[in-house]
Amino acid sequence: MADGFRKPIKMRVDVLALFPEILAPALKTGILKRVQDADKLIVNLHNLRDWATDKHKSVDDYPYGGGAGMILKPEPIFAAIAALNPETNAHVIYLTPQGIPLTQGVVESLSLESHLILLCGRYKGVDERVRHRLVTTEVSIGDYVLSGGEIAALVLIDAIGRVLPGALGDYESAHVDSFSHELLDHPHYTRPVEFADSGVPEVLLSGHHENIEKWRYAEALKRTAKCRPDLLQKLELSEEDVEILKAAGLME
Ligand code: 6GU
Repeated sequence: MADGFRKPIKMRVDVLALFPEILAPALKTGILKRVQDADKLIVNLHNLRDWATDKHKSVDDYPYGGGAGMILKPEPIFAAIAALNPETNAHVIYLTPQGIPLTQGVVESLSLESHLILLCGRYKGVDERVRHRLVTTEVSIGDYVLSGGEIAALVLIDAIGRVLPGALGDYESAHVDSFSHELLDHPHYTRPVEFADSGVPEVLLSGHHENIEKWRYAEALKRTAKCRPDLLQKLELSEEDVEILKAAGLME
């Protein structure tokens, strides 16, 4: 978790989905491409239909008890996971709105695994026996409903991929940025120094590194208080923190 300076190992991810092609373009781009080229991450996309057993290649069926919507049948999922995970030591993650909320802590903890299988639901989800017998962890990416788990799986792979060694210019920069330190990021400026009638804070031009770090910390703290007071409530504020927030009128 946030003790996360242990070096993550090379990771294999198998995605099991009805529409795995949704993930393909993003996996060929940017940091996700780089981390795969560096052989730190291997992502295999699999179509659940490849394990369908009947001649119509069906992967879903009607719910017992009636009602709207289809359920993903257990047999193809059991067969797929047996094939992808013969040693049964992979972490099987089912992407579903009922899962644990995805946070940076969950990402960093999962980034230490060597083999993840990401099972993406569609329709009304999977037969309950899949959850009971196969799934290790259920993960949700937020309180809204997606049409399927594929995009959620991509979100998870992206978040994990960027904290693997070889993903960013330097490994540590993944661990010092927004949320890893439990505060939102401070503001950033680049050239030009005057733009749209607005300048760059003087301290950033001063070359005084200690003052710059102090300013950045105070801005991150104030931004978190303004935008995400819920995050701030989980932290223990120092006396200095309280001073900063009071001076900004963000605390009584
Ligand atoms: Cl993981 N799946 C679906 N279908 N909807 C979601 C989700 C996952 N996380 C939030 N909404």
